[in-house]
Amino acid sequence: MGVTVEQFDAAGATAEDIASLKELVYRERIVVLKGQDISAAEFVELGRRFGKPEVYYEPMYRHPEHEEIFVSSNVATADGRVGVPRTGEFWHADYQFMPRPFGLTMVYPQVVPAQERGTYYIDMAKAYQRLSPELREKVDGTVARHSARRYFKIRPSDVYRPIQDVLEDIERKTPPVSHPTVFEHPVTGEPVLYISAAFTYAIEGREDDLVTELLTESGQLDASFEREDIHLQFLHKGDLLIWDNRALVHRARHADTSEPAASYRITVHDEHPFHPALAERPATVAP
Ligand code: 7UC
Ligand code: FE
Repeated sequence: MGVTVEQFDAAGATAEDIASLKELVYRERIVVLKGQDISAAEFVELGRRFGKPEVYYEPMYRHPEHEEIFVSSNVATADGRVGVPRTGEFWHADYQFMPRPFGLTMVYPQVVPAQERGTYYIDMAKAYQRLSPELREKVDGTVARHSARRYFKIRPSDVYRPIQDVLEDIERKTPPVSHPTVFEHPVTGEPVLYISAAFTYAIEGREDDLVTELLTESGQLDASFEREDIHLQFLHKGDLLIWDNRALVHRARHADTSEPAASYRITVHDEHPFHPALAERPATVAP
């Protein structure tokens, strides 16, 4: 899965270059731009060329100077912590628990540990194709429920707060959302099985174990990560990844050591509705 692009020049890229890169992301799911050396501000500029950046709803993740950048980092700086350590270490699609998720995720690692850091991916359009006809029939036309509640990170400001108050915050800020369990990818036309182990908790009107059955079939409950349909993308200094947040679920693979690691992420709404049923739902960019 995925393709590598050499010698991409972010500053000199034409509109046609960006359009063809996007096409490549939709067809190949992951594009790795090699040898990139750009600043945080330039990364934001590049993100804007791909679409409308979404600012992460929880402020503790935001880059202090560029709110569009989500920082994953275990590196403490002189003026305290920047970002959140060990993000995304569970199968998920970004913003699946929100009313209007975004189509593209861009990740630009800043500090890459020697013990190789990477991300696992599963193509959920392919996962749908692998389902038995019986299972497909069971899920087609259904609606799935998603919530951030099981993977919400306790914030520094939550220390000493009653857990019930924190849980109520989560339900208020990110109430459960519904999305079609299977939707047609707006660019490729493929049906995508849009569920994840982290965020999907039910399929409306179906018995509870249907979610588990679908997650098992897709490979998201496999603990070995050795299935053929699980792709491991290693991250190297200078890599800038762009992936299709509709078709893929992903899971960060953090080093077990306390070696420094830091990564920037920008997420953007492209020009297509996230899924066809959202063609009318308005954008909720920047809280
Ligand atoms: O800290 C994290 O792992 C963030 C995660 C709960 N959300 C990523 C997203 O965009 O959905
Ligand atoms: Fe993620």
